[in-house]
Amino acid sequence: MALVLTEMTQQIGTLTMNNPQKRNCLSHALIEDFFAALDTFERSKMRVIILRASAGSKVWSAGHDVHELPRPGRDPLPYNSPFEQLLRRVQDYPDPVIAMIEGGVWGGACDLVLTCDIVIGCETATFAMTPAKIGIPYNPSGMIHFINVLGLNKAKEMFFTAAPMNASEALNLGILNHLVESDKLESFTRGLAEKIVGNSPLAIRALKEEFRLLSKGHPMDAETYEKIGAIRRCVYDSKDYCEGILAFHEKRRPQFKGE
Ligand code: YXS
Repeated sequence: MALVLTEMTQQIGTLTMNNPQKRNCLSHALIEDFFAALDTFERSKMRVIILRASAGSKVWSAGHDVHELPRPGRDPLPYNSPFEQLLRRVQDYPDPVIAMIEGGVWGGACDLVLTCDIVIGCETATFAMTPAKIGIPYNPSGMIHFINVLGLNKAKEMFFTAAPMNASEALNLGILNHLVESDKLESFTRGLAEKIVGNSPLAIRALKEEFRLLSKGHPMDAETYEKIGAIRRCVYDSKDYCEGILAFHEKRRPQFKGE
């Protein structure tokens, strides 16, 4: 079964995540299909991409596949992991990528949404950033995505509480560009995509790359980089990291001890 469905009409490529049984979690297999779809869109000169789940989904994506998180003592979000490669592929994709959201967006899927260029959601859209719930030291490039969009205080609250944020909060905080009624979500998103298709592709590609380079965050000295590495290692070497993943497998709340 294809874990991703694709459609190409009027220079707009639509990618639909299609693994509802596993709540569209970003497994290596789904990411592989994701890459293939983006490659097809690029070869076919699609000018705008829409990322979505199937109509009526209660969960847009449950985030990183927890079963594929590495064992303790390994960085859970290494630079070359399929998940991190997916985020960079979307953020570096030459043309605009629109995330069309209905249902819950969890963990790393929130980061995927923030690497898109425009986010349009309906009233069922929620966003929960879950590293603290599972015991994961999120990575710096991912955290910059949240700081850039939400600002420091709201990004901290989203990470510290791991609580789902509703669609109107997401609109107020700038995660959503637009909040529309669910029965208008597809037509509104398509209409916005068509507006972009009507503009200069070269100018838009240059603008997208300029925005990406300007928003990459502040240069970091070597010592700061090393200090962040040490801080993160203390977490993914911890017993709490094991407990967080075990609790997920056992479908229970984790009992963190701070060890
Ligand atoms: O038990 P079966 O085999 O039917 O599978 C179940 C779940 O195990 C599976 N599933 C997942 N498998 C791997 N990774 C996931 N993230 C994941 N989420 C779900 O899908 C099947 C149906 O799940 P179920 O019964 O819980 O569905 P539900 O409709 O009752 O609840 C939907 C959710 C999304 C509320 C619930 O599945 C859930 O809370 N999922 C975990 C969401 C989450 O914490 N994601 C963060 C993953 S870690 C991550 O993204 C980053 C590393 S971080 O944490 O740093 O941001």
